[in-house]
This record gives sequence, C-alpha cells and structure tokens, in this order.
Amino acid sequence: MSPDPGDFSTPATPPHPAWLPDAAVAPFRLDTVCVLGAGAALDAVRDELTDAPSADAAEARLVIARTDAVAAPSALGLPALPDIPDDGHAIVRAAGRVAVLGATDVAALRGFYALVREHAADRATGRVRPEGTVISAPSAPLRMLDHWDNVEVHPWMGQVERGYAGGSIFYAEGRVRSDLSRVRAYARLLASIGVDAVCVNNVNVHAREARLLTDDLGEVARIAAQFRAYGIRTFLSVSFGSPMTLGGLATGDPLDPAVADWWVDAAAGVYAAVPDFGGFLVKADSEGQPGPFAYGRTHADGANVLAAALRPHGGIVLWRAFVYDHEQDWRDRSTDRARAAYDHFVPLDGQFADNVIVQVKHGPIDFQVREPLSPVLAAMPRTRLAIELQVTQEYTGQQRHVCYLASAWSEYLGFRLDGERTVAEIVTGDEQNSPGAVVGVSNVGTDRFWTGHPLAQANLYAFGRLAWDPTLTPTAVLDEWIGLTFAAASDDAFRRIRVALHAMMDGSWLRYESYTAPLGVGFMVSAEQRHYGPGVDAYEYSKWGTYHFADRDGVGVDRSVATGTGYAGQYPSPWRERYESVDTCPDELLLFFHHVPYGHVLHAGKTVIQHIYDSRHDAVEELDAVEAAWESLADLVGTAAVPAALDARMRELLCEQRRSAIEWRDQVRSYFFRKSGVPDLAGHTIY
Ligand code: GCW
Repeated sequence: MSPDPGDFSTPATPPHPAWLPDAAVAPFRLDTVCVLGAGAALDAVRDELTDAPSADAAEARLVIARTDAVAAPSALGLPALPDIPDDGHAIVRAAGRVAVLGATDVAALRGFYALVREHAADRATGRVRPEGTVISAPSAPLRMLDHWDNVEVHPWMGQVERGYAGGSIFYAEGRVRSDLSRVRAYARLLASIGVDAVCVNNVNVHAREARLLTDDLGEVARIAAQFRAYGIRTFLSVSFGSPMTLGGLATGDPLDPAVADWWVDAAAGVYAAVPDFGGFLVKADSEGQPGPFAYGRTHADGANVLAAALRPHGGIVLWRAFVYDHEQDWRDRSTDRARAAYDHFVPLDGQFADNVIVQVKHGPIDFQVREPLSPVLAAMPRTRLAIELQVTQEYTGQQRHVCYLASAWSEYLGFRLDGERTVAEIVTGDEQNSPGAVVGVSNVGTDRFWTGHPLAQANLYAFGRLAWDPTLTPTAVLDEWIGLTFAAASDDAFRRIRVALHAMMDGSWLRYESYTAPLGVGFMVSAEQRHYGPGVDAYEYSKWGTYHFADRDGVGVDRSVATGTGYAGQYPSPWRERYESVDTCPDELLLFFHHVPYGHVLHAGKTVIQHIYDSRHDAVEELDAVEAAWESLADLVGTAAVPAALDARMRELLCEQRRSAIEWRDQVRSYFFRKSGVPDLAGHTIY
C-alpha cells in the first residue's frame, strides 16, 4: 500500500544534502587553500575542504582564518585587517585572492559559508564580485529554532507536534538517538545560514520530556556536542511545574524560596553537563501548561525566578507571550483572543529581568496565513522581545503545498509597527528595546528531504537568512537557495530550474492565502485533519476563541474600539486609526478587524462576496502555471540536477496541492453562497 501524501516517516541515510550539496562547496577545493587558527568550527571548514591543495597563507588563493591566528596582515597580502564585529565576518577580495576572516572560529566558519552562498547566488544572477572588503554581522544576536519534538510518540500529536516531515531527528524509541549523525548534518546546515541556537524539545512539556532537565542531561549533552561544533547553543523547553513534578515540592510558586532554590539547583545541574547551555524556553499558563497564575503571580514573577537561576551561568529565559483563554464559551462575544497577549504582558513592561526575552508570535492569534502584526511588539520598550515565526507550515499547507514564507516574514520584519520603527529594529535592538531574538519553529524531521515538501527547505533556509539580515528580499534569498541547492546542474539546466522555481514560489504565499480563508478572517481549518484542509465552521462553536461570525448578512470580527472588542486600540498610531475604520483598513485584513455586509465594496473595487468567489477561482487557476513550471523540467529528471526521487516527491505533492486547493475553493465558495444567497456574478460552479 502506498503511503498517504504527506507521510514522510521513512528516514533515509544519507538524507538529501539540502542547500549544501557537494557541488556547492566543490569549486572551493580547486584552488590552493589555507585554514588558519584553532577551534572545532575551523575543523569543520577543514573537513569541507579536505581535498583542496593546501598552501601557506602567503601563497593560498583562499585563506579562511581567525584573526588572532593571522601573524601580520602582510602575510595575507593586506595592508591592514578589516575591523570586524565579534560575531561578524569579512570577505576580502584583493589581487585575485580571497580571505575570509572572523574573530572566532565560528565567525570564520559562517564567513566560509557566506562565500559559498555568494558563489551560488552569483551563478543565479550573473553578478561578478568586485575586489574589496564586505563585512557582514547578524542583525539579531539570537537566531533560534524551536523544535516541537517529543521524546516519546505522543498519543494524538505524534512525535513532532505540528511536524510534517516524519519523526524527530533527536529522539527514537523513547530516548535520545544513539546515532546523532543526522543532528550533525542539521547543525552544518544551520551554521551555514547563521542560526546560533536550537531548543530541542516541545514547548508542551509532557512528563517524559520534562525529565530531559534532570535524568537525561548526559543525553542532552550529546546533542549539544553536535551543535557546539557548529557554533550553536542548545536550549531546553521546561515545565513551570517542574519543582513539583520533578522535585516533589508541594508548590511551584515562583516567590517561594524552596522553589527558587530548586531552579538554582536545576540550572547548576544543566551547566555541569552542558557548560555552554543557552537557557530555558517556557510556555506557561497556555493551553494547559502550568504557570504562575495558579499562585496569583505574574508572568514576570514566573520568568524572573528562572532567570535568576540561569544568570550566574550566563543563561537566558525565552518566555512565550502566547497566553490566552483556551476554554472560552463561543457565546461570549466580549472576550477576544486577539487581545490576550497584550492584556497579559504589556502591563508588565519593565518588570522582566534583563536575561529574559519575551517571545511573541508574529500575529495576535496563531500563525494564520494572514494576521496583522502583534501590537505587543510595539508596546514593551523596556523589555527584550523576540518575534516567533512558524517555519513548520501548520496553517500554511503543512509542507504538502508550495508556500514560500520568506515573502510573509520579510513583510513582517519590515513593518513599521509604530509608524517609525520596523519590527526587525524592535526585536534586534534599537535605542528603546535591548536586543531580543528572531525565533522560528523548525520544519525538519527524519524525512529524506528533511522537510516533506522539498521546496519547504527554502523556508528553513530563508528563516536563517532573514534572521541574520531582515532587509534581504525574498527573491534574492530564493536565488541563493536555488543556486546552492541546484549547484550540480549544468548552466543551461540551472537557468531553467531558476525560472521554474521562481514561477512556482515567488507568489506562493499570496496564492495559498487566496484559496484558503479570505481577507484576514483566519482559522477556517479542519479540526479532524489537524488544521489541514478546509473546515469553515470547524472552530466556530468551539472553545478556542477563533470565530468568523458569518451569518446571512455578513462576516468578520468587529475589533474596532467604537463598536467592537477594542483590539484595534492596542496599536499605536497610525495603525490604530487605519485599522479602526472600515474605510482605511487594508483589504487583506478587513475581516480581521470588521464585520461587514457581503455587499461591502473593497478598495480593490469588488464586493466582499464577489472577492470570495473570484479569488478562489483565480488561485486554483494559477496552479496550472505552477504545475507547468515543474513539468518544463521533465527532460532533466534523472540527471544530477533533478534526481528521480525529487521529481517523484514533487509530482505527488503538486497533485495533492491541487486536490486540496479545489476542496478549499469549493467548500468556502459554497459555504458563503449558502449563507448569503448572493449569486456569483462570474457564474463559477457552486455546489
Ligand atoms: O499553533 C498552536 C498549535 C499547537 C502549539 C501552540 C503553541 C506547541 O496548534 O500545537 O503547541 O500553538 O504555539 O504553543
């Protein structure tokens, strides 16, 4: 029996090389090379270049060095070493030679991968790099991937919660895998995109996983060792209830001295096993996880007790702001889930310890394909903040649909949330906020392609690149990814692959939006199929606080200050006013902020109902071009450029995407016709 589309549970050894195939690195093994300096990360560079002819620094065409290992700039033929920030690198091209420099071994390693990336991107764009020095340093000091992996297979969430790429690369059979080579390969991929932190277990901390913090530290240390070699620090998700469940205390009250002591001991234990441990990630008082509310304490009290325990070791706490009432009565129109994070956290601004980062989902609800930016990000100037993005495609096609998320993320990061500062500036640190982080929920698993959909690898790649430099454009990032991933293709094949993939991916986020929930209303997802596929009313009478309020006259949630839940008032100007009024609210967010009649005319000129009818049709029609783009590469299948297994996976998933998109189109369109009785002026088939 063939598996369902999207069942990627069969691991493969070795896995697909993703964006670092041998062909991407091979050009750097042709010339004479010199790697200067000590450290595990420089050993990783030496591994990459094992077969290259070596020469000393004065002779080599390519030098990769820690600056403290360079005896004198003249040894590299340079008048002086460039001034490089500690966590950055320099690529110096002079007299036909290239020097990659960093203050640490890790910085030099990242510089080496930057060189590999430049080479690949130049192939895509035909650019020739001039001589000179290019310095690059990360925008966010912390660029972190969170794994929602469970040690044990959870009865209804599987091993990786919201994972669409098979099992966990960390755990098998109820414990840490004995063979961690896959983790090492992952660490290499992450280092190449500048990710510097990974949290290795689910934020929903079940009983078995809680014990990673105590019984399994030796095993956690093995994982950390894989990451360390690539400059990546390991974090754990911990349960706020640990002092009771693991420590046997009668309370978890953060202000109880015995509880504080328990955390001090727990932190000391972790650092004894993992000296460069990063810290804790915490989901508290959220969807059933324990938290400080049980003791009448605030989230600042909760976060600070953990922060105090980690402080002597240099560790930090990432404390999630995803706190809302998940036991809501759908009849209650006064409670608005969108308001919750702001209502809980903004009054605490200035109360969090300086080694706490409050981690905020990009939107106020839950990673929907279209949401406004969370107003919390503009409202806590005295708090370190992180934006949390969902690389795993829970609500964006579950790695069966093509959906290139860099388009969305770059919009979020560049959004001027208070009219002046971009979200990127706020989370990476500016004159108001101390530096925070850019965090993503990882999309990898044991699948042979890592991510289920092979094109979803581009999302992981883009996450790291945008966390490093939020000003990169999604198309430029895609060019890098294509250049690296398809490095083995001949020039002609490569040009065609590039055209095809841009046609498939550039507009894919907006296309996904167009056939799913309309105009920002969100959450019309199937409950039985775990948020995959349409379920227009699946959450309408539920306890989760995610409603669209469609009736015979109109649809949408009134979140205005004047007549609705007041959520629009959580924004600073100019967004507060823009969102408050139906006249100025952007079309794509209209139903997020307003309940309007079906005949309401959008700025784009159509009525809401006709937009609902048409946009689904148009988006499904576009899939013809998406499929044709892949089909245009058919003669390359079986060559190094497009291996047969890749083509087979692509075809299977493109087929599933079409099936699912048609289902979305027909259900959503029929639903709104049946509710409204308004005929479709374009005469599309309605069921
Ligand atoms: O998006 C929702 C998911 C849950 C997840 C939760 C969260 C880890 O459906 O599976 O739990 O958000 O972010 O905590």
